[in-house]
Amino acid sequence: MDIRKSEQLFRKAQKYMPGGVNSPVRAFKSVGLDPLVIKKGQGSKIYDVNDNEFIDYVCSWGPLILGHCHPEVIEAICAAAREGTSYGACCEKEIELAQLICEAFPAMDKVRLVNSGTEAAMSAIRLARAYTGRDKIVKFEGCYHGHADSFLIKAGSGMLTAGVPTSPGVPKSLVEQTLVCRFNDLDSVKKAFMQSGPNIAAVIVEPIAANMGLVNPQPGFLEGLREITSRYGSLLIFDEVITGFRVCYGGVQTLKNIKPDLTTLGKIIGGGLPVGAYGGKKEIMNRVAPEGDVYQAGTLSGNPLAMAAGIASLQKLQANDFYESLASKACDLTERLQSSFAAHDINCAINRNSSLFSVFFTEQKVYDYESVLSCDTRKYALFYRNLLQAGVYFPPSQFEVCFVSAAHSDEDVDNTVKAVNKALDII
Ligand code: HOZ
Repeated sequence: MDIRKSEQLFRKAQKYMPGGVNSPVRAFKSVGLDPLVIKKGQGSKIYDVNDNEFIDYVCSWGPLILGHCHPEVIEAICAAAREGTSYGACCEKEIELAQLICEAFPAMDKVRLVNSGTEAAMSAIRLARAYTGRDKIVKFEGCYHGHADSFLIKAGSGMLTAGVPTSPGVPKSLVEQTLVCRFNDLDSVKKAFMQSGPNIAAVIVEPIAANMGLVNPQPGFLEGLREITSRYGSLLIFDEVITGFRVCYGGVQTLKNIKPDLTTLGKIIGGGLPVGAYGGKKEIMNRVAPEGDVYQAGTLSGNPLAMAAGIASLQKLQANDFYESLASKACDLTERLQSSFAAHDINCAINRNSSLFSVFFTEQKVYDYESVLSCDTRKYALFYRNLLQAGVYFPPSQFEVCFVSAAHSDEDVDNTVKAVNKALDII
């Protein structure tokens, strides 16, 4: 595989951008390569600047559930662009997207559109703090809610001791306000509430964890969170930035019939353009300015281009059997990958939920952050490099998830299985 042009461009990128990238995982550091520089995407494929073709399972980290350059999404963006890219004023399309979202999520009476998942999560906890008059939040080890200060915190030496920031620059006073519990461990949540219940504004959780690889919630975990938060008068926030409109039209909360107080969204609702959203019960959302006193604003929020891409995408997702057929494709793929690993006598745990999956290089079952950490990341890196050579683009980190899109064909699945076999042959 010729990657000379990518290498040249990456050298130039490093001169002008920290690490040569605009988001760290793209630097390919954990798989020991320099990043590919991508020239275009089409359907299920991406192409780098050297015209190498790859079957893409990153899909822009989730937004591209219809694949790259879906004709109706592109047409909607072009038509919107001809009318102006941003007005910094109300437009009809933002109302249309807000309506689609609220109709899809029974727990969302009202929604505020923003520009990224980070912005949505950051705004949601400000609102939760204002609404409850409390300062502390609970998050889970291995869950990711964007890069606002309050979320860049991991558990300290023992659960319920003070957390530790995962980045310099996070004020100590904020670290004290974030309690870190174990995903899929209700006891750790009960302990946090026994210790600090009356001060906890909200519990925020990815209802299917998709930022430590894919980790499914165990039966009763999400229901337990709903029960505990209600008992203590804290808010439950579902971060469905990845799962909303991914696992079904209406997110995990619809599948599980659980009503969180607030929900954050992003990715798919922007059809590949930058969008985020937070929403929930009327009485909480009415605290957001200008109706209420909780300030939050954005120049590009609700811009017509992103709205058009989001609306066009959501309309396609309403087709009969859309989610069933996507999930069955991903199921076929992961079952065949499981057989390939078994045939090569290589231990792995494959977690899947609808069209999301992860291949973990471990002999353990993966159900929380600790089991995620049992993975052999060096083996993943080797597998990754072999797979890339064989024409398949997986996430360049063991701790991210693979996304299957509607554009992936049966032939893509066959070719992926062949490529995986080839990659495993030389591990
Ligand atoms: N937040 C993404 C990983 N979960 C990475 C985004 C990107 O690099 O584009």
